[in-house]
Amino acid sequence: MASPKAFHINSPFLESIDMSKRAGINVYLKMESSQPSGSFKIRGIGHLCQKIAGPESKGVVCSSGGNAGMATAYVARKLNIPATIIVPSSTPELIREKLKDQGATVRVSGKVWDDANDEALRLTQTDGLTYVPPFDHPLLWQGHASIVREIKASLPSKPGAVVLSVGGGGLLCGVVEGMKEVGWGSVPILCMETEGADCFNAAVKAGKIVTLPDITSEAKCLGSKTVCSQAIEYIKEGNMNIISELVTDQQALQAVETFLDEERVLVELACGAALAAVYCGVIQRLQGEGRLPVPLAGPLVMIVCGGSSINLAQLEHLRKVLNR
Ligand code: PLV
Repeated sequence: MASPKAFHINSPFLESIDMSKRAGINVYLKMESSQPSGSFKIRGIGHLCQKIAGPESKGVVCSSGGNAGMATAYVARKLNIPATIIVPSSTPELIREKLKDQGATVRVSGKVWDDANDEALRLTQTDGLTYVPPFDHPLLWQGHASIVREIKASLPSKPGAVVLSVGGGGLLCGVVEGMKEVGWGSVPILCMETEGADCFNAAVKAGKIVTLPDITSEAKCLGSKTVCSQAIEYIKEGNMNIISELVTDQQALQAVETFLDEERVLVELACGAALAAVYCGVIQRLQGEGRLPVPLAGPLVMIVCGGSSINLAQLEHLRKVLNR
């Protein structure tokens, strides 16, 4: 049987002259901000829902900082099944409205994503809803791996490094799978988080899963208190060159603003964390420390993960909260 049509698009892959000038090497942008749901999440969630949420499903329930919910609501609408999205109170009103516009039922539970997830799991028991996890499931990673296949089809040579943001680690696991599949196992992956939403960095430092006491970063879509265990397994296996780095919320915000100014695209703080790797000189610093080769063996690929929790008013709000 032919596989069902995917929900995601083959996203634009653009060379950035401005970023290349800054990084001193060719930089390419994989524009996941162009996906129908506003972020890469639709790749994995589309794939997962096609596999586990058939027409007989009573509906899907997803716990989300926002973007996994957007992907779930979009896919459920296309599959003609009801979607319930549980968000924490830290998820901005802006995205709650967008979720409703996608036809989803939105409920607020707890302060951070982990609280919302407890409620989503409860609803699978009480209401028989199909659980859609935002980052911790092999089917999600399989779906996200399509990003790497698309990049491979567009790039003449191996990248020198791939940069991405880490929340719960689903994007990272998908990119690792994809890179193994296309023979890019030796290409370094630079994982970016913000201080205060740094569950992966904390786990890498500790050599084991760590649960953060709280999420203090404004990058709420990176705000899982615990990273998925597979992400740490890749570190323990030691076969891939995975580097974990942090930036401040202020640096992520500055990256969002510079990206808007230079590339004319508005993304979330969660995505700004990855962009800050170039704008705040993290790449050069790592090269100086001998942790990335000089020069890189190929172009730098930035996964512009996107995000729908942003507009000009939200940008203004973040500027105020972060004193910029
Ligand atoms: N956001 C998840 C988890 O939130 C969500 O529910 O939407 N960039 C953007 C724009 C994101 O929305 C996310 C995840 C990430 C990056 C990180 O992806 P992950 O979780 O697969 O590492 C709490």
